[in-house]
Amino acid sequence: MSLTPFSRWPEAFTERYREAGYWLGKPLNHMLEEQARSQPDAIAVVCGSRQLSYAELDAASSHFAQWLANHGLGQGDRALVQLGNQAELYIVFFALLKAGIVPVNALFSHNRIELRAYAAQVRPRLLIASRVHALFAGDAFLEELIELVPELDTLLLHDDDHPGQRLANWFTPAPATCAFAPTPADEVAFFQLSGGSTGTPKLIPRTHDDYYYSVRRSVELCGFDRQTRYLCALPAAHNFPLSSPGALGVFVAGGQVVLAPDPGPASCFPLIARHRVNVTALVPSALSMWLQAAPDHPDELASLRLLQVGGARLPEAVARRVPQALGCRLQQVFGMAEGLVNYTRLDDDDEHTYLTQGLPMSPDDEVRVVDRQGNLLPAGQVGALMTRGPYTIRGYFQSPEYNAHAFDAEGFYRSGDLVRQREDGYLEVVGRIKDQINRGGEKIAAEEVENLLMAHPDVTQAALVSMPDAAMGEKSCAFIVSRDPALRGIALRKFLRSLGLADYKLPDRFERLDALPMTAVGKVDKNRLRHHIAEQLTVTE
Ligand code: J2J
Repeated sequence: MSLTPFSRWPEAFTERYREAGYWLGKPLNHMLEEQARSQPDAIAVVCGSRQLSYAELDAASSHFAQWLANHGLGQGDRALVQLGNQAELYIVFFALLKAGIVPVNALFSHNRIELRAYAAQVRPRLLIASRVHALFAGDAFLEELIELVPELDTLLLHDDDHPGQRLANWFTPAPATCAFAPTPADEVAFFQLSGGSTGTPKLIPRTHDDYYYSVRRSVELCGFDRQTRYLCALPAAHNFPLSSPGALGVFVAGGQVVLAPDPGPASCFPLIARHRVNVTALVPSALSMWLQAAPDHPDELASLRLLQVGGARLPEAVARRVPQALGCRLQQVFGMAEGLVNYTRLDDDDEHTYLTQGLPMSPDDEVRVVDRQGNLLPAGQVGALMTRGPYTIRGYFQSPEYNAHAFDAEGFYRSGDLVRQREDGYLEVVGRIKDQINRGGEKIAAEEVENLLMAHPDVTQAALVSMPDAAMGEKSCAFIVSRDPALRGIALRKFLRSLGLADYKLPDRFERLDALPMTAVGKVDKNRLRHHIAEQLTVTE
């Protein structure tokens, strides 16, 4: 048995983070066990008409961990999990943590390409997915995965018509045949997903110690407690609704998570009213929909106290409308699955709340803003964000070459964001240097889509850039050079779909050019392409 390898923090940092009380040496499932002990009957999760108490969540995950252990799975093994916003996602997550199995939780919107990429990297022995997902409606993709990862020997399909295969079957008591235990707290607990900017999506190894700290500190800053009723409206496996403070923050505080199927007002408003939800987290594009719908639903949001918004740029004018329109306080959150999370504080003045993306949450978050040459810039100047700290990774999983430029020699992570840091430490996100499109909070790595487009027999060159969009903030536009002048966007979308690319990564628009513009150093001039499409959009509007 060998545990999942990862880039460790140097000894001096490890010691400091332990001494400061950030790293407790406890596994993430400790939070659940604490609540199951101190308030077993309190409701932890509401999912449709089902409710799970802390005792039930704890027991179901322990039973499943026992079942997995009895089937020979445990420390050293990894799992590929894809579940939607349903209670099973948390039961499975805690079960895997308890059994020492390291999961990667794919988003429900992920498709064949993404799941294959994750499977190829983590080489899971266990797959947990849902028959409701088109990819798992039949068995073809299961066979494909087994071919890709021959060690994959346990396949559990949720929502299966076949009663013998229902995930819930494994949540009932199993004989204590084999022992199980979580991985040590300073080892990898699970993988987070990177938005990325490269051809293959990168995986982020998070340890119990670092993640638990980020959640506890978030809870402190966001004032979560036993009265917290949190609506999980964003995809539950994403870092924001999982840990900032997210569902895990609710579990640390002993509150209640109410699951929504999607962040739209039609799904969320009735849930807020019914369960007296007092806090939730949204991306800016969802917030815009809420602002539009709110006047028609004057009473439904009455219980809401705090609205967290993050994941993408929030225009000041939209931010300022929150208290009046939704009757609650706004908190801006600028975070990343790699680590660093910034929050505006609950007692900040309007200036900070509406114009900044917050202050790093830990006193030991180190932030540097640098110019193109890597020189430190003084406060107030715009530059690239670099960071390291007690919950920011020191390297992506099995990516030595990429890590060599994503991290500097001192272990600082280059987030690819352009920021300004004020004298008082607050950050403003002003742009980005990474080759990524942020489509309403969903991140698209340009290179990944470009490579797939280039796989089309008629495409000779492809470049994916962002274009402004009123609803989403940004959408994607693919510039194509093709052999066949009649090649249409429709055919290319169909082609990408047939490869199994997640829908949100499909280009929103295609433009055909005779040649792509190049910079002096021979790279595709994406700035010109962005200008080109932005201008065209203003002309047609
Ligand atoms: C502008 N850009 C932002 C913001 C993230 C909490 C909140 C969000 C994420 C997240 C997260 C932004 N304004 N307020 O993990 O725990 C962009 C930046 C950043 C990238 C990270 C969390 N908040 N962004 O969005 O890993 O470009 O995490 O580097 O998905 O989103 O994306 P992701």
